Amino acid sequence: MSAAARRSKLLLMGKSGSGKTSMRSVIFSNYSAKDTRRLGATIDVDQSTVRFLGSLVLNLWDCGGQNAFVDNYLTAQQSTIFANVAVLIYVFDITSTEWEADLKYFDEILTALRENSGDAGVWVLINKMDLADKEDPARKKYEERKADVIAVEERIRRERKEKAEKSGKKIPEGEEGGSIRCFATSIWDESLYKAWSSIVHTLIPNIGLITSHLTFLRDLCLAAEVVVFETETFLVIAKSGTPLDTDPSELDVAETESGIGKLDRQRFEKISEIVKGFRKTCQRTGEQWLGFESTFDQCSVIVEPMTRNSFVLVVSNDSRIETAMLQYNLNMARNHFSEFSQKPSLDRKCGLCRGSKELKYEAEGDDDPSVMAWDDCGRGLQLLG
Ligand SMILES: Nc1nc2c(ncn2[C@@H]2O[C@H](COP(=O)(O)OP(=O)(O)O)[C@@H](O)[C@H]2O)c(=O)[nH]1
Ligand SMILES: [Mg+2]
Repeated sequence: MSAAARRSKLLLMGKSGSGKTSMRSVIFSNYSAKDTRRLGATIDVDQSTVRFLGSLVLNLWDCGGQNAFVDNYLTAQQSTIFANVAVLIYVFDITSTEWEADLKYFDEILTALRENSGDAGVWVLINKMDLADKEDPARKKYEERKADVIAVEERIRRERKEKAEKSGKKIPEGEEGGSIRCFATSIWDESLYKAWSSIVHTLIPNIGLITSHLTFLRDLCLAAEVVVFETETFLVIAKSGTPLDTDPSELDVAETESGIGKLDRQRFEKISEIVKGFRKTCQRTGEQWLGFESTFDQCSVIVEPMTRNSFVLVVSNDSRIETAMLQYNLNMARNHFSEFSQKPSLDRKCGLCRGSKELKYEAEGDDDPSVMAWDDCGRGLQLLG
């Protein structure tokens, strides 16, 4: 592994049977939801490493949820497990009949996490929603559980602060333990991709910069939307315009004009699921899936490899734009994009990079006012220009 590889420790915890290993297998190991029925119980901690987007390495600790193990995590193994955690993903089972006990475990684990990794992000996934939705389509139970979880987190944060104040210490900035994010999930639908994309999205370095380049590419192609997916998992990494999960009432001007707000809000997750399913079928028949290209009445779409570890989706709803043009502009952008995901530094900054505070290192093109975004794709600009 290169010295530049970033390691991010992700803890996957929650009671036995809540679906931790199933999720991990569907997202990272190409299992279908049905395949997960044959998974055995996880004994103790199952560690796996996932290389995600070149230099980002996710170190996933799937912690078996049987009582004896959990007690061990909280005592003898506490500092091994909870030190240097980037993210805790805590999985609850919505069908569990022991909510009080489940919540108590969560309480103990979050307390241990905060003592050892004050700045870790926390995601709570309330899983198996497919089983609850039939009886409770309004999701009242989910809302109640979510409120309980948030109350636990708030209490822990308050108590930590009070304890620190009493002993005359101050909790370092950034380690106060921010709010937690809660998702309703099921391994049987795209909700799982939504939650995991949200997690992984926050771990990607230079995300603001990737977004501004995607927005530039979108505008250059007169496209409606440009989205980047990670190749193996097909999780969404970033999109053009406003951040993932922006409310349709807060879209940027280009998004509003192209009617993005009227599209299905789960569209990216559905694409992830479809592509992964289709790729599996291809594997069975000995074919390789390389990409997708199509022109419909009012819209052109391409899904193409972007960098070594990512695919890009470009959607244009301007009938004058042909897919070959989208591909052409993409080719021009590709080299510069691959620098973000594969190199620890850039050889050359383009006009967009120059204006960004995210890039701390110096690179060629820093003080040249004539450098356009992005410099080496001038021909693409001219063609559309
Ligand atoms: N209906 C349904 N079953 C699930 C879901 N997630 C996991 N399961 C099932 O729950 C069982 C236990 O899952 P497993 O991943 O081993 O749980 P773990 O102990 O938390 O690792 C398996 O039979 C899975 O197929 C879900 O979202 N919906
Ligand atoms: Mg397991």
